[in-house]
Amino acid sequence: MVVLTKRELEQIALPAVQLAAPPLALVPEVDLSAVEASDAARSAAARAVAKACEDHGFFKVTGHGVPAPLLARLDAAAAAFFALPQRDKDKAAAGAGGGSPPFGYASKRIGDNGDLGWVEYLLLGVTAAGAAAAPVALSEGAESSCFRDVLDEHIAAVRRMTCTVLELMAQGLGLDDEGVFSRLVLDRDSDSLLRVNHYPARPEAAGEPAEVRRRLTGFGEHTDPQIISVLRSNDAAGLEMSLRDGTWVSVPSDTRSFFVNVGDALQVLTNGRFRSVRHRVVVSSARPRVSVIFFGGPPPRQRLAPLPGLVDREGGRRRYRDFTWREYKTSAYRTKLADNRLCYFETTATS
Ligand code: GA4
Repeated sequence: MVVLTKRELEQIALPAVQLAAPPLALVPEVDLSAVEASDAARSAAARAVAKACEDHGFFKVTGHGVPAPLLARLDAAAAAFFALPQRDKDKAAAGAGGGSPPFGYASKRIGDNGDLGWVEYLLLGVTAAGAAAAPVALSEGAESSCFRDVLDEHIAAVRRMTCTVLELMAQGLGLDDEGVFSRLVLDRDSDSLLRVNHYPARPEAAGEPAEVRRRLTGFGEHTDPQIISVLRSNDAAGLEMSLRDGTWVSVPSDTRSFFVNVGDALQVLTNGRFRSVRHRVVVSSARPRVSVIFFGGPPPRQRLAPLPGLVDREGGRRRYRDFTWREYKTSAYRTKLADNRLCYFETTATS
């Protein structure tokens, strides 16, 4: 269970000026069910995907083909895992039977630089075959190995859908090579991750004013470093997105859909045309929120640079210098969660 001291509670509650709940987001929707059936439907979906990535950096996917019974099993298995006694969850922590930091089970701590959240989570690497590189503890015992199996099935299905979305992005950008993004995620060395978050219901017992307890930061504002993030949650809301003008909007939960957001690496590859969106999770629900996110990342050795075709369209203006994903990740893990990580890689940056 996530237990906060008074100091920690102060650190992760939103400041008073932000306490009002933000307005609901009008989330662009893309239906994937017809993309294989006709070229016209595929082009329409590709245009919608590209527009959503340019305007907002996020959208919702329906008709995704991930079976509803699999999602129900995932919900049940994740809830059962987080309901385990603390000592059992700790066995899945990095260092305790497999995995190395930052992988495994953790609570409150986000990254290495002192960020805290009202959250406990499992962070897992994804293997070349598209399965969870889980700590040993998740492979032992009947209950945990069943969790592991359902995670593997989920990863396989979501990775497939993610690649369809990445191909639509390339098509929507008018690129000749539609596999230019999906290949990076399918590469046998792809640095992809799966994160399972459990945001406990807001703590009623803490002796804090109700407004503070209602606006605890589950996961502070940040952009995702990878190419693409594909999220699904249970029916407890909490995800908030920052629009281009800086206002925050709250994303209504939808258990039947997936939410896609652009990550920093894709902002670079598209020379800033697609927007890596700042987002956060704010716990205001009396029910726990569970979210499962697939982060599609490139191989560590992969050079990231704006695609030449997209640079040409901007009159040759190149917004980011070349760097490898390994370099970017090393730099990102030195930052605090809310920092702007891309500014060190802009062509105007002095480094
Ligand atoms: C955000 C996206 C993923 O959850 C994550 C996070 C990672 C972590 O929790 O350890 C980071 C964060 C995320 C952004 C920058 C660094 C790394 C914490 C942090 C301060 C697993 C990821 O890859 O980047």
